Amino acid sequence: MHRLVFATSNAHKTEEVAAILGKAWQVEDLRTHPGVTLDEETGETFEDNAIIKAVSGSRQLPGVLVLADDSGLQVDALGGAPGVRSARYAGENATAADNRAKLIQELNKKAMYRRFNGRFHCCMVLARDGQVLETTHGSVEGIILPYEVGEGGFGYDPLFVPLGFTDTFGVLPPETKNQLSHRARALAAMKTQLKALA
Ligand code: ITT
Repeated sequence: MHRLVFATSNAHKTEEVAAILGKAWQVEDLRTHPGVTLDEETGETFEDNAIIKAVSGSRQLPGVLVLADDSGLQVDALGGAPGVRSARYAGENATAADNRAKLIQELNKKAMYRRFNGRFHCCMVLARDGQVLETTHGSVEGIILPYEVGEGGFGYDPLFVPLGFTDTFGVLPPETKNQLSHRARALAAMKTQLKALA
C-alpha cells in the first residue's frame, strides 16, 4: 500500500481523494497530523495556493509524499467569482451554507442571465521535502442554479449541475461525482507521476 498525506483540513476532499485513488493508497490528512500547520493561502490563483499548502506541509513531514488541492467554483456571470475565494466567499469564518447563501444572493442580482454557466476547478500539487514534484489541473463545466437541490456532497455541490446531467452534485451519487469531477480529473492527470514516486 502506498502512503500519501493530503494537506487538507477538509474531510470531504479527503474522502473523495481516497475513493478516487482506491485501495492501493493509504490517504492520511491533517487529522492524522495535527502538528502540521499550513502557511496562509495568500495566493491569487488556485495553483499559488495549492503550492503553498503542498510545500509548507511537506517541509514538516520529511520524506513523505504530500498532496494538496486548491479548488473552487467559477461563475462566468460573476467574472469568475467566488473562484479562489470559494471557501471564504461570505467572510473569513463563513460556513458552506453561508457561502451558498451569499452566492445565491449574488446570482439573484444578475437575474437578466437565464442560465449561469461555470465550472469547478481544481489544482493539485504533489511535493516532498518542500520541493514541488508535479502540478496538475482539472475542471468540470456545468450550470449553477440560484437555489439548492439535494443535500449530498459538500460546499457548493447543491447548486452545481454538471454538463450532460439534470441533477446537482448534491443529488448525484458520489460515484458519479468522483468519475467526472474537477478533483477526479486533476488526480487522473497526476496518477502516472504518483505511481512512479510511491
Ligand atoms: P483546505 O484548504 O484545507 O484543503 P478548503 O475547503 O478551505 O480546505 P480550498 O481553500 O481549496 O479548500 O477551498 C475550496 C472551496 O471551494 C471549498 O471550501 C468549497 O466551498 C469549494 N469546493 C471545492 N471543491 C468542491 C466540490 O467538489 N464541491 C463543492 N464545493 C467545492
